[in-house]
Amino acid sequence: MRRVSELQVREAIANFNFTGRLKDRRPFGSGHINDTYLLTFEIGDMGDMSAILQRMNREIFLKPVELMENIVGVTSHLREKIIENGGDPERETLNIIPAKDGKAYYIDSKGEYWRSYKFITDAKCYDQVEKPEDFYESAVAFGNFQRLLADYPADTLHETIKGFHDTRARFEVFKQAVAQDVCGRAASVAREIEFVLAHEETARVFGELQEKGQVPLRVTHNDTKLNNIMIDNSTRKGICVIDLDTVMPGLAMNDFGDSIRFGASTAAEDEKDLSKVSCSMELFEIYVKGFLQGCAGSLTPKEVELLPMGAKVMTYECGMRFLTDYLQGDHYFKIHREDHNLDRARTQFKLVEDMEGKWDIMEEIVSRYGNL
Ligand code: ADP
Ligand code: GN1
Ligand code: MG
Repeated sequence: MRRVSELQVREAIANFNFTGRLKDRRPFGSGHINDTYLLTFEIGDMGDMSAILQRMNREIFLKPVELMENIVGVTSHLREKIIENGGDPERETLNIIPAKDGKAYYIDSKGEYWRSYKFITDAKCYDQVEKPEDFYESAVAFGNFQRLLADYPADTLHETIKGFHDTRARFEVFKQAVAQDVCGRAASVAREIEFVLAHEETARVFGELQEKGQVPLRVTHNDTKLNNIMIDNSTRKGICVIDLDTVMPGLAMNDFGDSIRFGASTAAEDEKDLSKVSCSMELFEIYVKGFLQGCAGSLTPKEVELLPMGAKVMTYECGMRFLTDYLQGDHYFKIHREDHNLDRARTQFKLVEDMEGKWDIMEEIVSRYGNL
């Protein structure tokens, strides 16, 4: 991904409907995909106000206009529901700050797409669970999110990344990456490659269930990691679900599973010391409880039963994606050190193994809360 130049970011700032004097500008957050900045403006006697500015990753999001159409649609829908429920739409969903021409995005002179959101104050995103209660609240919020979008017209949503959670298709791409081995890295990661290949069954399971009509497509978030939710600093509630780039028809189990692979891990996603990496059953249980509560009965018994599988499939798929990117030369996920994607892949495979060893416990927990 091309670096953002100073001129480019200045051009973007000049073309949004911001007011006040720009006081500070800094890179923000730890997302792997977009380039995010926090802007702080001084507005006369009213004090400071912040905004988020993002350059959207154009190598990944090939149809940015359609993507922003999705976000406008989804956030407008959420806004109405939040108001109906007596909530605060300024804090509980993303609010787009339009460009000067009124559009939801700005195209700079290099053809790159930018967007801006109101900054959600007094709330934080976490890269790892600090308090189990926060993880519970994030689960309620992600479950809620899915429920609030249950009546969203799914056929109006554009597919922002084709086959995003089509694990079978990703398995094929992985095999190609191994065969092509463009960076000559395959030999050094033979064990990890073997792990992926030996788990082909995990890549197939959801595609097959969908084909048999046993699991429904819903409007889902598809990227439910803990740092895509803002936790309110004072109430500690999961106040706002962010990073709506991948809201598309998908599977409830995948939204559940992606949260588990990231948030229920006892270590960071890129931890080098694998002895620190395991799937905490305490956090798994907390998340099951919160997610089912947030979904409020909207999941079918089959979907509930498949929640442990969601955790395993998402963790496996994510590891496979990291390893694919490593083999292809690190073009997709941002890396901050050598072998970063390999380290990330290894933690995911360690988690898959750990989940396999704890399968009975995971099923028992789900059956306990699923019967509530
Ligand atoms: P990426 O796709 O790169 O993960 P995100 O949309 O998740 O991009 O944004 C990256 C980070 O920026 C988030 O994890 C969060 O910390 C912060 N962020 C994004 N939007 C907002 C917002 N409206 N208010 C406050 N922080 C935000
Ligand atoms: C990316 O954008 P971010 O950092 O929230 C990725 C997810 C992966 C995740 C792994 C659009 O999420 O699918 O699960 O990294 N997002 C996209 O941490 O590919
Ligand atoms: Mg993100």
